[in-house]
Amino acid sequence: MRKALTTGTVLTLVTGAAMWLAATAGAQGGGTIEADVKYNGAAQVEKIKVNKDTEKCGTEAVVEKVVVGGNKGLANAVVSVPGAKGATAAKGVLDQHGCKFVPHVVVMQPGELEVKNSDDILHNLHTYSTANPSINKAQPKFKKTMTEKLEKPEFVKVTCDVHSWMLGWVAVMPHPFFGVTDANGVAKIENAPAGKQTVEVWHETLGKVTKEVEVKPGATTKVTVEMVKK
Ligand SMILES: [Cu+2]
Repeated sequence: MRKALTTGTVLTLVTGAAMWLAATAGAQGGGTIEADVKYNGAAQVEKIKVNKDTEKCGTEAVVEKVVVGGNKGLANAVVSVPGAKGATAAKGVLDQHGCKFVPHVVVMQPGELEVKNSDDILHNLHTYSTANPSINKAQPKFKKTMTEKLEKPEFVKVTCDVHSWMLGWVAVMPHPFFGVTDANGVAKIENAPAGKQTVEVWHETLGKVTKEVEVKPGATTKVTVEMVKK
């Protein structure tokens, strides 16, 4: 019994040390990927008249399906390195503010999603997923935060049954190498593993595109990815 315990402890220590070494090596040997995501098509931003909860929601809702910024940069695209391994405790935080999901796209690792209600009105979180159980839960105004679980990697659509225009996405990633493009279509992934990597770009309306890159240790590798209309 005593021997078994000792062996187990040693194994745990060795595994722990190996993981620590791997993490340190990754931190030192990694590079930055700077993705420039472009879209040549037209923006799709719908404006909807609102006549409910207008004191919080305003009188016009803007549904951002395809947001194109300066220099044809595509916003709200998730850039990731699907083949890379690693884990952090990055939990997702999604706010409901002004009857909008903020941010429009949340990226997290499998685990907890913190859902906030900053509006002082009733919202209803409704997710559409296949790998994870779907969530359909009222969040009354007094409930400022709910903690939900998304354990499986997947792109999850989020809506609110009280405010039909509310639309957001949660990307659950099995590794920590991800970013979301800003208003200019740019996303950065720090500390990506060096070597040949496949970069994947996902957009809620335009789908997925992949591109090969060579990540150099301690340097920034730029990659331009063009999304096409489906
Ligand atoms: Cu709502």
